[in-house]
Amino acid sequence: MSLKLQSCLHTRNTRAGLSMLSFRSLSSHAASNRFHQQPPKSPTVRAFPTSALSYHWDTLPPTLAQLSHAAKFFKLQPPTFLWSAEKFKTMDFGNSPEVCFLGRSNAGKSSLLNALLCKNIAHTSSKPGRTRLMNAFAVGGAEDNGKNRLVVLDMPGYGKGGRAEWGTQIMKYLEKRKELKGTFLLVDAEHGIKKSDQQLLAMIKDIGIPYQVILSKADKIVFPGSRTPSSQALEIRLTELRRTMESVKEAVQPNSEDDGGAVGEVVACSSEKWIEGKRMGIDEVRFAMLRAAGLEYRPNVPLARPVEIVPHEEIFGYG
Ligand SMILES: Nc1nc2c(ncn2[C@@H]2O[C@H](COP(=O)(O)OP(=O)(O)OP(=O)(O)O)[C@@H](O)[C@H]2O)c(=O)[nH]1
Ligand SMILES: [Mg+2]
Repeated sequence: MSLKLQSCLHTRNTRAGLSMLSFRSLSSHAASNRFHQQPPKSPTVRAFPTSALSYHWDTLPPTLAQLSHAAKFFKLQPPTFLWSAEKFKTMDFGNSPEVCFLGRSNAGKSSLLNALLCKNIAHTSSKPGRTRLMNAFAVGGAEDNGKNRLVVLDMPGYGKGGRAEWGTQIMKYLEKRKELKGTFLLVDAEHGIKKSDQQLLAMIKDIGIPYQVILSKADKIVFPGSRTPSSQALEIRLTELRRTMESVKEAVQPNSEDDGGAVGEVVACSSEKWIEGKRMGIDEVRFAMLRAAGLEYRPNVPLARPVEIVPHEEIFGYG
Protein backbone atom coordinates (compact mmCIF):
# COMPACT_ATOMS: atom_id res chain seq x y z
CA MET A 1 0.00 0.00 0.00
CA SER A 2 1.32 3.47 -0.81
CA LEU A 3 2.49 5.44 2.16
CA LYS A 4 0.29 8.32 1.10
CA LEU A 5 -2.95 6.37 1.29
CA GLN A 6 -1.83 4.44 4.34
CA SER A 7 -1.30 7.67 6.20
CA CYS A 8 -4.52 9.06 4.74
CA LEU A 9 -6.52 6.13 6.06
CA HIS A 10 -4.71 5.32 9.28
CA THR A 11 -3.14 8.36 10.89
CA ARG A 12 -4.71 9.00 14.29
CA ASN A 13 -6.50 12.25 14.70
CA THR A 14 -5.85 14.22 17.83
CA ARG A 15 -8.17 17.09 17.13
CA ALA A 16 -11.45 17.50 18.97
CA GLY A 17 -14.63 15.73 17.95
CA LEU A 18 -18.06 16.60 16.73
CA SER A 19 -18.95 19.53 14.65
CA MET A 20 -22.70 19.96 14.38
CA LEU A 21 -23.88 22.06 11.47
CA SER A 22 -27.27 23.56 11.96
CA PHE A 23 -29.93 22.46 9.53
CA ARG A 24 -30.64 26.11 8.91
CA SER A 25 -27.20 26.71 7.45
CA LEU A 26 -27.65 23.81 5.09
CA SER A 27 -31.14 24.69 4.04
CA SER A 28 -30.27 28.32 3.41
CA HIS A 29 -27.46 27.08 1.21
CA ALA A 30 -30.02 24.96 -0.61
CA ALA A 31 -32.35 27.89 -1.06
CA SER A 32 -29.64 30.11 -2.49
CA ASN A 33 -28.56 27.44 -4.90
CA ARG A 34 -31.73 25.99 -6.36
CA PHE A 35 -31.60 22.39 -7.41
CA HIS A 36 -33.02 21.42 -10.76
CA GLN A 37 -35.55 18.68 -10.25
CA GLN A 38 -36.98 19.18 -13.69
CA PRO A 39 -35.02 18.43 -16.84
CA PRO A 40 -33.48 21.45 -18.56
CA LYS A 41 -34.98 22.51 -21.88
CA SER A 42 -31.91 21.47 -23.90
CA PRO A 43 -32.50 18.71 -26.47
CA THR A 44 -32.33 15.20 -25.05
CA VAL A 45 -31.19 12.03 -26.73
CA ARG A 46 -34.05 9.92 -27.98
CA ALA A 47 -34.00 6.13 -27.93
CA PHE A 48 -30.98 6.00 -25.66
CA PRO A 49 -30.24 2.40 -24.62
CA THR A 50 -30.50 2.94 -20.84
CA SER A 51 -29.48 -0.66 -20.22
CA ALA A 52 -25.99 0.28 -21.46
CA LEU A 53 -25.52 2.28 -18.27
CA SER A 54 -25.19 -0.78 -16.11
CA TYR A 55 -23.35 -4.05 -16.23
CA HIS A 56 -24.77 -6.96 -14.23
CA TRP A 57 -22.62 -10.05 -13.93
CA ASP A 58 -24.09 -11.46 -10.73
CA THR A 59 -27.37 -9.60 -10.27
CA LEU A 60 -30.56 -9.12 -12.23
CA PRO A 61 -31.30 -5.64 -13.59
CA PRO A 62 -34.14 -3.95 -11.67
CA THR A 63 -37.59 -4.16 -13.23
CA LEU A 64 -39.42 -1.02 -14.37
CA ALA A 65 -41.67 -1.33 -11.29
CA GLN A 66 -38.61 -1.45 -9.02
CA LEU A 67 -37.05 1.59 -10.71
CA SER A 68 -40.29 3.50 -10.47
CA HIS A 69 -40.66 2.62 -6.76
CA ALA A 70 -37.06 3.74 -6.13
CA ALA A 71 -37.66 7.02 -7.97
CA LYS A 72 -40.81 7.72 -5.94
CA PHE A 73 -39.11 6.83 -2.66
CA PHE A 74 -36.65 9.67 -3.16
CA LYS A 75 -38.76 12.13 -5.15
CA LEU A 76 -41.79 12.09 -2.89
CA GLN A 77 -39.95 12.19 0.41
CA PRO A 78 -37.81 15.29 0.90
CA PRO A 79 -34.52 14.54 2.67
CA THR A 80 -33.69 15.86 6.14
CA PHE A 81 -30.25 16.78 7.34
CA LEU A 82 -29.48 14.67 10.43
CA TRP A 83 -25.95 15.45 11.63
CA SER A 84 -22.36 16.16 10.69
CA ALA A 85 -19.53 14.46 12.55
CA GLU A 86 -15.81 14.88 12.36
CA LYS A 87 -15.18 11.73 14.38
CA PHE A 88 -16.76 8.30 14.46
CA LYS A 89 -17.31 8.36 18.21
CA THR A 90 -19.35 11.55 18.03
CA MET A 91 -21.81 10.28 15.44
CA ASP A 92 -25.44 10.09 16.50
CA PHE A 93 -26.86 6.63 17.03
CA GLY A 94 -29.71 5.50 14.83
CA ASN A 95 -31.98 2.56 14.13
CA SER A 96 -32.42 3.00 10.42
CA PRO A 97 -30.32 1.26 7.79
CA GLU A 98 -27.49 3.37 6.40
CA VAL A 99 -25.57 3.51 3.15
CA CYS A 100 -22.52 5.66 2.52
CA PHE A 101 -20.74 7.14 -0.46
CA LEU A 102 -16.97 6.94 -0.62
CA GLY A 103 -14.50 7.93 -3.30
CA ARG A 104 -11.61 10.12 -4.29
CA SER A 105 -11.99 13.84 -3.72
CA ASN A 106 -13.85 15.44 -6.59
CA ALA A 107 -15.29 12.10 -7.78
CA GLY A 108 -18.74 13.70 -7.56
CA LYS A 109 -20.07 12.19 -4.29
CA SER A 110 -21.90 15.27 -3.01
CA SER A 111 -23.29 16.13 -6.44
CA LEU A 112 -24.60 12.59 -6.81
CA LEU A 113 -26.21 12.74 -3.39
CA ASN A 114 -28.01 15.94 -4.37
CA ALA A 115 -29.25 14.31 -7.57
CA LEU A 116 -30.39 11.17 -5.73
CA LEU A 117 -32.13 13.08 -2.95
CA CYS A 118 -33.64 15.72 -5.29
CA LYS A 119 -32.32 18.58 -3.22
CA ASN A 120 -29.19 20.66 -3.09
CA ILE A 121 -28.49 19.52 0.43
CA ALA A 122 -24.78 18.61 0.25
CA HIS A 123 -22.08 21.17 -0.55
CA THR A 124 -20.23 20.67 -3.83
CA SER A 125 -17.21 22.34 -5.38
CA SER A 126 -14.94 22.07 -8.40
CA LYS A 127 -12.01 22.04 -5.97
CA PRO A 128 -11.12 18.72 -4.32
CA GLY A 129 -11.52 18.46 -0.56
CA ARG A 130 -14.84 20.31 -0.25
CA THR A 131 -16.62 17.81 2.03
CA ARG A 132 -14.74 17.76 5.31
CA LEU A 133 -17.17 16.06 7.69
CA MET A 134 -19.24 12.90 7.58
CA ASN A 135 -22.73 14.21 6.80
CA ALA A 136 -25.90 12.19 7.34
CA PHE A 137 -29.27 12.71 5.66
CA ALA A 138 -32.50 10.78 6.15
CA VAL A 139 -35.11 9.91 3.54
CA GLY A 140 -38.58 8.59 4.32
CA GLY A 141 -40.26 7.45 7.52
CA ALA A 142 -40.91 10.12 10.13
CA GLU A 143 -39.48 7.95 12.91
CA ASP A 144 -36.06 6.44 13.32
CA ASN A 145 -37.40 2.92 13.69
CA GLY A 146 -35.81 1.37 10.65
CA LYS A 147 -39.17 1.12 8.87
CA ASN A 148 -39.06 2.45 5.34
CA ARG A 149 -36.40 4.98 6.27
CA LEU A 150 -32.93 5.25 4.79
CA VAL A 151 -29.96 7.19 6.09
CA VAL A 152 -27.42 8.31 3.50
CA LEU A 153 -23.92 9.49 4.35
CA ASP A 154 -21.78 11.82 2.27
CA MET A 155 -18.13 11.31 3.15
CA PRO A 156 -14.95 13.35 2.72
CA GLY A 157 -12.83 12.16 -0.21
CA TYR A 158 -9.35 10.69 -0.33
CA GLY A 159 -6.44 11.41 -2.67
CA LYS A 160 -5.73 14.99 -3.70
CA GLY A 161 -7.32 17.39 -1.23
CA GLY A 162 -8.02 14.62 1.28
CA ARG A 163 -6.65 14.51 4.82
CA ALA A 164 -5.20 11.68 6.85
CA GLU A 165 -7.55 12.14 9.80
CA TRP A 166 -10.60 11.89 7.53
CA GLY A 167 -9.36 8.47 6.40
CA THR A 168 -8.92 7.33 9.99
CA GLN A 169 -12.46 8.26 10.95
CA ILE A 170 -13.95 6.75 7.80
CA MET A 171 -12.17 3.45 8.47
CA LYS A 172 -13.53 3.42 12.03
CA TYR A 173 -16.99 4.07 10.67
CA LEU A 174 -16.69 1.22 8.16
CA GLU A 175 -15.39 -1.15 10.79
CA LYS A 176 -17.78 -0.35 13.62
CA ARG A 177 -21.02 1.16 12.42
CA LYS A 178 -23.75 -1.41 12.97
CA GLU A 179 -26.36 0.42 10.88
CA LEU A 180 -24.16 0.39 7.77
CA LYS A 181 -25.75 -1.90 5.18
CA GLY A 182 -23.87 -0.96 2.05
CA THR A 183 -20.98 1.10 0.78
CA PHE A 184 -20.97 2.76 -2.60
CA LEU A 185 -17.55 3.52 -4.02
CA LEU A 186 -17.74 6.32 -6.55
CA VAL A 187 -15.21 6.15 -9.36
CA ASP A 188 -14.93 8.87 -12.00
CA ALA A 189 -15.87 7.11 -15.26
CA GLU A 190 -13.29 9.14 -17.16
CA HIS A 191 -10.40 8.08 -14.91
CA GLY A 192 -11.43 4.55 -13.97
CA ILE A 193 -10.22 2.74 -10.85
CA LYS A 194 -7.03 4.28 -9.45
CA LYS A 195 -4.51 2.72 -7.11
CA SER A 196 -6.01 4.51 -4.11
CA ASP A 197 -9.46 3.09 -5.00
CA GLN A 198 -7.98 -0.39 -5.16
CA GLN A 199 -6.36 0.08 -1.77
CA LEU A 200 -9.67 1.16 -0.29
CA LEU A 201 -11.40 -1.79 -1.97
CA ALA A 202 -8.93 -4.15 -0.33
CA MET A 203 -9.71 -2.63 3.07
CA ILE A 204 -13.47 -2.83 2.50
CA LYS A 205 -13.09 -6.50 1.54
CA ASP A 206 -11.07 -7.12 4.71
CA ILE A 207 -13.77 -5.53 6.84
CA GLY A 208 -16.38 -7.59 5.02
CA ILE A 209 -19.07 -5.00 4.33
CA PRO A 210 -21.09 -5.22 1.12
CA TYR A 211 -19.99 -2.69 -1.48
CA GLN A 212 -20.74 -1.63 -5.01
CA VAL A 213 -18.84 0.51 -7.49
CA ILE A 214 -20.69 3.38 -9.17
CA LEU A 215 -19.17 5.16 -12.16
CA SER A 216 -19.78 8.88 -11.83
CA LYS A 217 -19.72 11.62 -14.48
CA ALA A 218 -20.64 9.10 -17.20
CA ASP A 219 -21.78 12.07 -19.31
CA LYS A 220 -18.13 12.94 -19.85
CA ILE A 221 -17.65 9.67 -21.71
CA VAL A 222 -20.99 9.31 -23.42
CA PHE A 223 -21.75 12.97 -24.20
CA PRO A 224 -18.41 14.77 -24.17
CA GLY A 225 -19.55 17.71 -26.32
CA SER A 226 -22.62 19.90 -26.28
CA ARG A 227 -23.92 18.42 -29.55
CA THR A 228 -26.17 15.37 -29.68
CA PRO A 229 -23.94 12.52 -30.94
CA SER A 230 -24.71 10.53 -34.07
CA SER A 231 -25.83 6.95 -33.40
CA GLN A 232 -22.41 5.72 -34.59
CA ALA A 233 -20.54 8.03 -32.21
CA LEU A 234 -22.87 7.02 -29.39
CA GLU A 235 -22.16 3.36 -30.02
CA ILE A 236 -18.40 3.93 -29.87
CA ARG A 237 -18.71 5.82 -26.59
CA LEU A 238 -20.97 3.21 -25.04
CA THR A 239 -18.44 0.57 -25.99
CA GLU A 240 -15.79 2.61 -24.18
CA LEU A 241 -18.06 2.83 -21.13
CA ARG A 242 -18.60 -0.93 -21.24
CA ARG A 243 -14.81 -1.48 -21.30
CA THR A 244 -14.45 0.70 -18.19
CA MET A 245 -17.21 -1.33 -16.50
CA GLU A 246 -15.45 -4.56 -17.37
CA SER A 247 -12.22 -3.25 -15.89
CA VAL A 248 -14.15 -2.43 -12.71
CA LYS A 249 -15.36 -6.03 -12.58
CA GLU A 250 -11.77 -7.22 -12.93
CA ALA A 251 -10.72 -4.97 -10.05
CA VAL A 252 -13.54 -5.85 -7.66
CA GLN A 253 -13.92 -9.51 -8.48
CA PRO A 254 -10.78 -10.94 -10.08
CA ASN A 255 -11.85 -14.40 -8.96
CA SER A 256 -15.25 -15.20 -10.45
CA GLU A 257 -15.85 -17.81 -7.71
CA ASP A 258 -15.42 -15.33 -4.86
CA ASP A 259 -17.30 -12.04 -4.85
CA GLY A 260 -15.47 -10.78 -1.74
CA GLY A 261 -18.55 -8.82 -0.65
CA ALA A 262 -18.92 -7.02 -3.97
CA VAL A 263 -22.39 -6.59 -5.44
CA GLY A 264 -21.97 -8.11 -8.90
CA GLU A 265 -22.85 -5.06 -10.93
CA VAL A 266 -21.59 -1.62 -11.93
CA VAL A 267 -23.90 1.31 -12.54
CA ALA A 268 -22.81 4.38 -14.50
CA CYS A 269 -24.59 7.64 -13.83
CA SER A 270 -24.43 11.39 -14.19
CA SER A 271 -25.61 14.04 -11.79
CA GLU A 272 -25.81 16.51 -14.65
CA LYS A 273 -26.98 14.88 -17.87
CA TRP A 274 -30.67 14.32 -18.49
CA ILE A 275 -31.99 11.79 -20.96
CA GLU A 276 -35.69 11.54 -21.67
CA GLY A 277 -36.64 13.43 -18.53
CA LYS A 278 -34.32 11.55 -16.16
CA ARG A 279 -30.78 11.99 -15.01
CA MET A 280 -28.57 9.23 -16.44
CA GLY A 281 -28.49 6.15 -14.19
CA ILE A 282 -29.87 7.92 -11.13
CA ASP A 283 -32.91 5.67 -10.64
CA GLU A 284 -30.64 2.63 -10.95
CA VAL A 285 -28.39 3.98 -8.15
CA ARG A 286 -31.50 4.72 -6.06
CA PHE A 287 -32.63 1.14 -6.50
CA ALA A 288 -29.17 -0.17 -5.51
CA MET A 289 -29.30 1.93 -2.32
CA LEU A 290 -32.74 0.63 -1.36
CA ARG A 291 -31.71 -2.94 -2.14
CA ALA A 292 -28.61 -2.59 0.08
CA ALA A 293 -30.90 -1.49 2.92
CA GLY A 294 -33.55 -4.13 2.20
CA LEU A 295 -36.08 -1.44 1.29
CA GLU A 296 -36.49 -2.16 -2.42
CA TYR A 297 -39.81 -3.08 -3.99
CA ARG A 298 -40.26 -6.84 -4.14
CA PRO A 299 -43.17 -8.00 -6.25
CA ASN A 300 -45.45 -10.51 -4.57
CA VAL A 301 -44.69 -13.65 -6.46
CA PRO A 302 -47.20 -16.35 -5.43
CA LEU A 303 -45.34 -19.27 -3.92
CA ALA A 304 -45.71 -22.61 -5.61
CA ARG A 305 -47.89 -25.03 -3.60
CA PRO A 306 -45.76 -27.46 -1.64
CA VAL A 307 -45.46 -30.75 -3.44
CA GLU A 308 -45.30 -34.00 -1.55
CA ILE A 309 -42.21 -35.91 -2.55
CA VAL A 310 -43.00 -39.59 -2.93
CA PRO A 311 -39.99 -41.89 -2.92
CA HIS A 312 -39.39 -43.73 -6.16
CA GLU A 313 -39.61 -47.07 -4.30
CA GLU A 314 -43.12 -46.30 -3.02
CA ILE A 315 -44.37 -45.95 -6.57
CA PHE A 316 -42.40 -48.61 -8.32
CA GLY A 317 -41.87 -50.96 -5.42
CA TYR A 318 -38.66 -52.19 -3.82
CA GLY A 319 -38.03 -55.10 -6.11
N1 LIG B 1 -19.70 16.51 -15.93
C1 LIG B 1 -20.03 16.19 -14.68
N2 LIG B 1 -19.49 16.86 -13.64
C2 LIG B 1 -19.82 16.49 -12.38
C3 LIG B 1 -20.75 15.43 -12.13
N3 LIG B 1 -20.86 15.27 -10.81
C4 LIG B 1 -20.08 16.20 -10.24
N4 LIG B 1 -19.45 16.93 -11.18
C5 LIG B 1 -18.51 18.04 -10.93
O1 LIG B 1 -17.38 17.51 -10.22
C6 LIG B 1 -16.92 18.46 -9.26
C7 LIG B 1 -16.82 17.80 -7.89
O2 LIG B 1 -18.11 17.47 -7.43
P1 LIG B 1 -18.42 17.15 -5.90
O3 LIG B 1 -19.77 16.56 -5.88
O4 LIG B 1 -18.15 18.32 -5.04
O5 LIG B 1 -17.32 16.02 -5.61
P2 LIG B 1 -17.01 15.27 -4.24
O6 LIG B 1 -16.64 13.88 -4.57
O7 LIG B 1 -18.11 15.47 -3.26
O8 LIG B 1 -15.69 16.05 -3.77
P3 LIG B 1 -15.09 16.21 -2.26
O9 LIG B 1 -16.18 16.67 -1.36
O10 LIG B 1 -14.02 17.21 -2.45
O11 LIG B 1 -14.55 14.86 -1.90
C8 LIG B 1 -17.89 19.63 -9.32
O12 LIG B 1 -17.31 20.64 -10.12
C9 LIG B 1 -19.12 19.06 -9.98
O13 LIG B 1 -19.86 20.02 -10.72
C10 LIG B 1 -21.33 14.75 -13.27
O14 LIG B 1 -22.13 13.82 -13.17
N5 LIG B 1 -20.93 15.18 -14.51
MG1 LIG C 1 -18.17 16.23 -1.38
